Amino acid sequence: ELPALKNGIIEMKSSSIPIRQRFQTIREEKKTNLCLCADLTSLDEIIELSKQVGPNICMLKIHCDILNDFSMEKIQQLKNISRTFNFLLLEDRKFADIGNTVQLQYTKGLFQIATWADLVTVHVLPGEGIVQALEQSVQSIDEPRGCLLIAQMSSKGALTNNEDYVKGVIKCTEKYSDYVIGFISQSRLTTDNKFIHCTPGIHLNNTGDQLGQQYVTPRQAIDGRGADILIVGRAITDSINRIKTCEEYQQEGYNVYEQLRNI
Ligand code: 5BU
Repeated sequence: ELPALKNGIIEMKSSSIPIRQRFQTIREEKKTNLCLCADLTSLDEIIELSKQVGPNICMLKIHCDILNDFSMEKIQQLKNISRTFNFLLLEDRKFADIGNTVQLQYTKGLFQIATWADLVTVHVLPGEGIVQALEQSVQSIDEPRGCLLIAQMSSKGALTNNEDYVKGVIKCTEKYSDYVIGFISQSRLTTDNKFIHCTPGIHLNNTGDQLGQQYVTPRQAIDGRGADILIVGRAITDSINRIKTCEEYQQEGYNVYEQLRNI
């Protein structure tokens, strides 16, 4: 099938555009740097919510292993919605095993993550072989796939927040920069703007939860910590009006981004 022509320019199907480029286009076109983290246990509910907030988000992050009603049909439906509304789908799998095991976890089992997730999260704790293995297992998939390396965590006392560890993660990101599109981090780790920094632990009203989560505001995350993407979960999903709250985080996040860009 030939790509469609729009204003004389070849318009690639969103599924064939590299993920980095897709994020940048989405941010400018939809004016959003918000990733909704839908930690709900029903995929039906996530599907409904994603239709409502699709225009407001650049990415949807899920944990497929907390879903009570996972099926390949339903995840395909979610994927179609992500294409319709043009947002990226991130499975926060936090792979952390030897190469052979992560290949199986990525491509097999109930979830077959590699068939639907644009992006996955990865711990580099086992060494760079984990990234090699994951990248190798999506070579036959004819859509762009990428990952985010977990450099720093938002939780209290995280053992990742150690200079040598973070240095190792940055090195790995640079070495595998086709497949690794950026970081999950709590600060800006490189001056190379091609790497996307995604920051979880965001809340406008709370400073933490009862289980060690630590929050900063969208402004602190973007201005102070150099986040490109805000990962926001319960601040939105636990709010009385999820759609309105989602719009608030979208606006706040994009305003701060624009202010900084115009300095
Ligand atoms: P919250 O409801 O906004 O606290 O959810 C944050 C989400 O981000 C949740 O799904 C976590 O698994 C995820 N997360 C995080 O909070 N902190 C981290 O350092 C990483 C992931 Br990595």
